[in-house]
Amino acid sequence: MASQEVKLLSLWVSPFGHRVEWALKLKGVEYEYIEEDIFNKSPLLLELNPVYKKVPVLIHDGKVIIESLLILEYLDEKWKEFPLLPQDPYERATARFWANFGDAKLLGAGWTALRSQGDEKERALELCIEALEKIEGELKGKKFFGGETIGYLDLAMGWISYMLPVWEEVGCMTILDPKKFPSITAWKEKFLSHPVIKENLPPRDKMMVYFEKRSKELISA
Ligand SMILES: N[C@@H](CCC(=O)N[C@@H](CS)C(=O)NCC(=O)O)C(=O)O
Repeated sequence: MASQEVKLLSLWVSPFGHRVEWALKLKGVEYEYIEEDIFNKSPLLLELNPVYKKVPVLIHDGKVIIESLLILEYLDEKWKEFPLLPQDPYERATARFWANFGDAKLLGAGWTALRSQGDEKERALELCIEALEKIEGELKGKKFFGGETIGYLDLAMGWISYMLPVWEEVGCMTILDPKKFPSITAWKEKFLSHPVIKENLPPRDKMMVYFEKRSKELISA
């Protein structure tokens, strides 16, 4: 493999993969994209990520990096253009905290709400609202999570802007109520209007079909 060769193994609808793709594009890194079928995992994925067997996987200079938030950190250390993480150690730690919080508390609960019914769905929706309240507090008074420009935490939370609305529609549920969450709602519009984000989103219609099917399959499983 050439010394600066970058490859990304991902899935077209992966929110974890999109954050990595946005970072690569913001930093102007050339890369080869390899689509993975997570329902019929390739020998390449199993070889590169034998521990979790998940995408995204970044391959740089023959080295394998897994876990999307760690990939963002790696890219930020290797490519200095368009810095993503804050310079200040306290702010950096805080950004990492909220990125993990978003994945653990909101993304997980949102996915549960989409693939469940009855009490389980109600409980998951409550957890989503609780998590969003905390995220709203963190964002209040800021243009982006990263301050004046998009940064690491914006990319980590980016799925809220384009995927959560699809989940809400498919699951007939309201999570991001603009009246309750004015800061996140305003952020969402600004985030989606950034050229790199706008031009690198999966088609909404295709996501609707995919999540309608997944949610039905998982509810009846
Ligand atoms: N924490 C991981 C999550 C990755 C993840 O869940 N990827 C999904 C696709 S969106 C996957 O590969 N799923 C396959 C499986 O669960 O077997 C990250 O941030 O990279």
